[in-house]
Amino acid sequence: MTADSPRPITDHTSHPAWLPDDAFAAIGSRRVVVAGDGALAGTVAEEVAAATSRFGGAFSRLEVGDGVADAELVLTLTPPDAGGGASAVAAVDAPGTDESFRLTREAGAVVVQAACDAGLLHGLFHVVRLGEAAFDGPDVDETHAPATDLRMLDHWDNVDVHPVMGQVERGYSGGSIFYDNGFVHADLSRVERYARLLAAVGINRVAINNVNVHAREARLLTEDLGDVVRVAAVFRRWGIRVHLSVSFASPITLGGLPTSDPLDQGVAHWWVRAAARVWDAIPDFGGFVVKADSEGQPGPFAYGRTHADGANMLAAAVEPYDGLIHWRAFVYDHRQDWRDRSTDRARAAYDHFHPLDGAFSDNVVLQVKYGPLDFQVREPLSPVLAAMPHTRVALELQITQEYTGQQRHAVYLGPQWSQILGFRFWDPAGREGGSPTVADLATGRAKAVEDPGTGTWRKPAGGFAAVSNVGDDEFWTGHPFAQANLYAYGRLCWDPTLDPAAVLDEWAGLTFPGAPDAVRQALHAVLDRSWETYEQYTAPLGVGFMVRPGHHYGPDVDGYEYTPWGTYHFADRDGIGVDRTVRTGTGYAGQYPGPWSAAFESPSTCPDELLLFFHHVPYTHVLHSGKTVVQHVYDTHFEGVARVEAMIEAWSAVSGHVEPRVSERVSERLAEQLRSATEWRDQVNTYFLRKSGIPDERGRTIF
Ligand code: GCW
Repeated sequence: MTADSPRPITDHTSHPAWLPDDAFAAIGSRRVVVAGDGALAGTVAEEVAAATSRFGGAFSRLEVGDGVADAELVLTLTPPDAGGGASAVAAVDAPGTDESFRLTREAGAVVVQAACDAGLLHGLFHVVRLGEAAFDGPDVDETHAPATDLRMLDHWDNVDVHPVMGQVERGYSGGSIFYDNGFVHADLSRVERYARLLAAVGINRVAINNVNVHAREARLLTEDLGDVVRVAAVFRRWGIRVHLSVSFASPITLGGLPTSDPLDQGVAHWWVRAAARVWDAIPDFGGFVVKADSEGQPGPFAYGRTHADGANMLAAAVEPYDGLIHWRAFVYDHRQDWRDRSTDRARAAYDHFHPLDGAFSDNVVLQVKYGPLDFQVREPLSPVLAAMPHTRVALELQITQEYTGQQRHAVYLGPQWSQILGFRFWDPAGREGGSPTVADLATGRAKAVEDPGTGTWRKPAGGFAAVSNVGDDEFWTGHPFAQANLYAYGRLCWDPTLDPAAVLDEWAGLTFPGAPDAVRQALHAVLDRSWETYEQYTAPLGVGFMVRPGHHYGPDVDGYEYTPWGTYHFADRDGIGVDRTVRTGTGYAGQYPGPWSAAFESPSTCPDELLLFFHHVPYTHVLHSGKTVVQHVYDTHFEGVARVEAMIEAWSAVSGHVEPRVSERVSERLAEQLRSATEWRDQVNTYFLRKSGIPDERGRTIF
């Protein structure tokens, strides 16, 4: 059976990102068989049919027992115990949650086998990523499975345009693909293209509204559920489940109850009924995301209850449907008095949540930002990640570049995430088979490891979540190169051990098919070290912030210094940095397991890049690098700008080889990056010169 009218997949209005038609050339020019039932097998068949009709290959959809003798690629659902090779074709029930697949290449024929249709879909995109390489080379027999079932994106999209935050909070890519000024888009074709891109990198859950839930957004849970049903139907075709952010005060604001006390029976019943309505309408709905008692969002503290009380009440309501509660650990006092040196925002999440370890229900995932502050270019890892052995902990990353250049600067975050994922809390040296990495903690692989004082880690794990960087911009992400961050996030969720440079290579190959190798090399020249470059020209040595309050773009060294937000650097004429030691400071360093609390406690063992996060030191303090703090600041800021100039040079040499619309957007953004980096350099250097009175030993211009 051949599908005669494949759905069109060409998208003429937005950039195709990593799925241009040519990415399917290798598959499309071959004889391909798709076998098996299930919705996602249908999606796979449509993709293959469209590709083969475009590139002159042949496509057939098989029934049980049909021959596949001359096929070059077979994508088939098989019983788990079937053998390898094309002969194994059989129809099995597609539904299920197993996303793994087996890839074999034998005598020139490539076979992707999966027990469930989700696995078939991931297998298809694996072959797409391999391109011609899928069909060349020696025989293989590999099994691929994701590191975790929970690979989630959070959208901070508002239904209404927020007077301050706009349509998408911290969005740098135009409007929302879901909402337009108070409504869910009637035409969800953009969402469909997005879902397809996400499926191609392995994302399988999306929370579609901002964690700051305002009045209009709250109603998605109730009267506007029909719109969520429409969005979920689109994502479902790509193996992605939808989640909603909900307000803890919903029983009051939507239900008219006098309270949202989690221990109140009426409140609990209200949530039970709300959950029943949601799952009745969307049987594969994922669950709720909750930002509680954080930056003005309501929570259990108002009733003298703990966050476990709050989360568990919701967890009970969604438990009958295997639903999840993603409960965010981003809880701190944002009305702090800057005069009060004893309150340390960095301590807050651990202080709130560590005592609750073991108290959360099995279907609660504690979602923890990677650092204790807020997605800075450099922070130590949140000690909460290591402090909750009996809790499902998810690592939260920020793809949207709130503090990393807002998608006007080219900053490839893959290397940062890779470093985070590979961090070891208990054994910094990372003995082979030794203590778990952050990726192990998030994926549940740490469960077998016995650690001093922590016992075993329980499964299932919490997986990954990240704030999406996508909007209705022509390029999805504002900066075309910011697509690489979304791509890398998906790939690292699937396999946290991937090399970020190899992932960038993959992205470049798919996004710019047929471009000369010089383009790929230029992308590496621009992006490989761009995270470090951004760090060089912005806030130094882990001190963080120094951004313009409110919108967070561009330098303002003292912008947050006397504010209630708890983000200070304490610069005076003698020195700078925050004393977070146990001995003389806020005690934050003591929240880490042994090796790191000891290392962070002393400036002599604290890693240079985090020195000012943990210590207040004189400008003349000598780093491990041999430079003084102030000279390091000058040198890195001059070098950072020089590197941006080199990025521009590298890109100009090849920009003529890519579509004009891409090259124009990139060039425009690089020019802004240079302007902004120069401003950062001059403000930060001038600030340090004026505070310290110490001149640059190389006599460069500082103002
Ligand atoms: O990074 C900060 C942002 C807020 C955001 C908050 C959070 C959605 O500045 O805009 O609110 O974190 O993570 O909840």
